[in-house]
Amino acid sequence: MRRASTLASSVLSRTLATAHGGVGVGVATSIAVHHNQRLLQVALYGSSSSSGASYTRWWSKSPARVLSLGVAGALISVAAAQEVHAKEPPPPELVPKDVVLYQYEACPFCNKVKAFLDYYDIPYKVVEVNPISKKEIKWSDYKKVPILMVDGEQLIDSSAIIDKLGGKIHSDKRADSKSDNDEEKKWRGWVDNHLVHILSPNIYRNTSEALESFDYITSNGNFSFSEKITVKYAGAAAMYFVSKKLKKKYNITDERAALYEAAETWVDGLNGRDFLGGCKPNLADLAVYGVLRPIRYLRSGKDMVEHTRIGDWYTRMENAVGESSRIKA
Ligand SMILES: N[C@@H](CCC(=O)N[C@@H](CS)C(=O)NCC(=O)O)C(=O)O
Repeated sequence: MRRASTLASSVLSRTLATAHGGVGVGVATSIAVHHNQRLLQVALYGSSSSSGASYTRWWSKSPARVLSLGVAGALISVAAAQEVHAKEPPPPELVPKDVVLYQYEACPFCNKVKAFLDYYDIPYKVVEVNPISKKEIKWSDYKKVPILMVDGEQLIDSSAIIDKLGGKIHSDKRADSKSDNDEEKKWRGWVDNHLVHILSPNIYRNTSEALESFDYITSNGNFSFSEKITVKYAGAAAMYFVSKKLKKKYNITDERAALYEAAETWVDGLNGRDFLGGCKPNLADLAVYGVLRPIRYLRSGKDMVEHTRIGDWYTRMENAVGESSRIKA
């Protein structure tokens, strides 16, 4: 009992302390994607990139069958093939050999890095950090996640990590027009300076949403059994109050309206394109997708998809990013 109350007060004080640091981090901003729901969603909406790959194989291996479908069928097949947006693996010599991500499963910044690694099909191992003890990153002077170890080099800060890896594997970027690069940069800044700040007030908006969020966090994070129970209730209660403070800090009056407005702003920014990057995602698409991924199947994410036009783009991103390239331990 004493241990539980000590834990509760430690969770509470850490949660309140870290919330001042920005988006309400640690136990705080940890938010979630539910894998079963994701699988169900992929099943409902059709192809993931792996099903896209099998579609291509079927096409190339059975030309006679394709012909037999007739002109109309072939046209439909071509249109469907164009709908499939595949990953962009870099040439093998540019793929780092050993990549380890220190993360909280539900942290938006960590999910941003994961969206990048998954889309570029870079294999990585994951070390889930305990947000209370942080013993897994004791060796580092940097006390936040994500931390990405790339062939022995420590990289910190999600956007800096993506810049560094992106610069290495995407050298053709220099060939893109300056206005494309400026647009991508502007939206990546919008994600870090605006979008992430709207998330916490939404997922901890009321007691039931705060509990839903912490249920995911504690089910997927690295917690001991007793931490799981305490963190779920103490964390949810603390974040409910912290999210009110965050609303004030970031001048948000109606958090849902702010989320919907952000989703609409993003869709307007797409300006009719499949992705901000045109026919394939760029780093801004990956950043928006990455930070939204943890909330997509929580109440707030479902509401966002129901009440805005972001759903089609989100589904295209799910298909493009496809399966995770995470190496299972
Ligand atoms: N600017 C950093 C922010 C990273 C950040 O705030 N991470 C949170 C987790 S979502 C964290 O580690 N907070 C410190 C803590 O848990 O004590 C980035 O983009 O990587």
